[in-house]
Amino acid sequence: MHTTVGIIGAGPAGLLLARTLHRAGVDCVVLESRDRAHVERRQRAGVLEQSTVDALRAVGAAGRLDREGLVHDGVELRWEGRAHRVDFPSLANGRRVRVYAQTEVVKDLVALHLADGAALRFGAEARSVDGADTGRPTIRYTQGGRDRTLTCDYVVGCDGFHGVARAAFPEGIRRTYARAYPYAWLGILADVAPSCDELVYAHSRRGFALHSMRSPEVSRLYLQVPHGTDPADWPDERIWDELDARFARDGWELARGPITSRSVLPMRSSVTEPMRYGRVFLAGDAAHIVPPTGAKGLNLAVADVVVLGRALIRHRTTGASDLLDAYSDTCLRRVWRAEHFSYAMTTMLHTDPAGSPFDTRLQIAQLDRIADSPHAAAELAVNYTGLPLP
Ligand code: RFL
Ligand code: PHB
Repeated sequence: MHTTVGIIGAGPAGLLLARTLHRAGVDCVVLESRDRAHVERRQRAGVLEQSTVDALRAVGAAGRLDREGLVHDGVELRWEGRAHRVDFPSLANGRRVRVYAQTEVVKDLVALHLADGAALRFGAEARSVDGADTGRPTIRYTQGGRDRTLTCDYVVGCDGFHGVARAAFPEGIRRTYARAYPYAWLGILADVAPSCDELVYAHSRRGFALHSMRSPEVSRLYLQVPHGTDPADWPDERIWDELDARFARDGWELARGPITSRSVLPMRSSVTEPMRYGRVFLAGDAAHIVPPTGAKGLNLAVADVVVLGRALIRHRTTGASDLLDAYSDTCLRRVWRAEHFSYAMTTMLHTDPAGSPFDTRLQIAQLDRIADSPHAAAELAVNYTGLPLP
């Protein structure tokens, strides 16, 4: 089998790239190790930047998002009994965000792609990518218990943090910058109307908490927990009591409801450079991850494939390789901005178990600064709502 662009992974990055190429008449095949139900059910991101919404609209994948996505004009910060709302449109040039679950983005893209009869193979696990520096990179994969090969003009690794595409870059070429954080998140979904209209990010001496949502009927909440936390040690009542304590604010009450899912997620930052070697490209979590406090991961993945889709189509139609050659540098500039923002949000809001009272006072000084200075608040708003695409 041969294709022009072989894409590994049917997360948001792989699916959006495939959609973009397919619409432009560029032949591509997506290989996804998991089955469709698994990919569509994985609970993850919830906040879409304006440029992410625009990118989905551009490939005709925003019909349901435009009807059901919740438009958010700000977030609330809470600390030390104080609360401050950061207003996006007034601080970030009219920009706002959408709350629409990643599961729904993935469902919408899968449905469109399959309806077009485009090549999207579930249960196809890539084992390796060979020949990155030749004219014919090859993906070796297994499907239905059989070993198979897909030769390509280009390979794009959209296979997430644990993917195999990164290994196609020789050790001497690839450089990874990483940071682990000394805590994790316990995330829950609950069948209860959100207790707020906008997201609430709470700093507390007991640890960080975040109130997000999926719909007017479903709440999504997160608690900072120690590494190695077993979700089974957190029965419903313990979770709600802890959320109550961390969000505590006069006159505010957190509504409780049945918890339908709970899981623990690690907090990491990592960037692999460059994002291209020969004819193999990395996009999304395969190249970089951020701790979720800044809501940037999905948006970065989308930005990468917007840049890459444009470059591949230009190369295909005009023969020009300038955009492909610039891909890694173009993306990394945005990636490092988002890495810094995610790190800053994370360390401003979480309690470091090895931290000192001095560290806590610095966090409070920064939160006070955001409340007192429109310049500091604008810096948060501009980063949160996202930079325009290059
Ligand atoms: P994905 O979504 O991980 O998709 C990778 C796909 O590749 C498949 N795969 C393979 N397929 C074939 N062969 C192999 N060898 C393969 N190895 C892997 C996998 O099965 C999978 O289908 O990566 P992608 O497309 O780059 O998308 C990235 C986003 O998923 C991620 O950055 C976000 O979810 C991060 N994130 C958030 N981002 C935001 O922008 N806003 C948010 O509010 C937000 N909240 C979050 C988040 C991530 C979270 N978790 C679970 C880490 C909240 C959470 C809790
Ligand atoms: C979510 O809704 O899952 C969510 C929202 C904001 C974040 C992280 C996750 O910063």
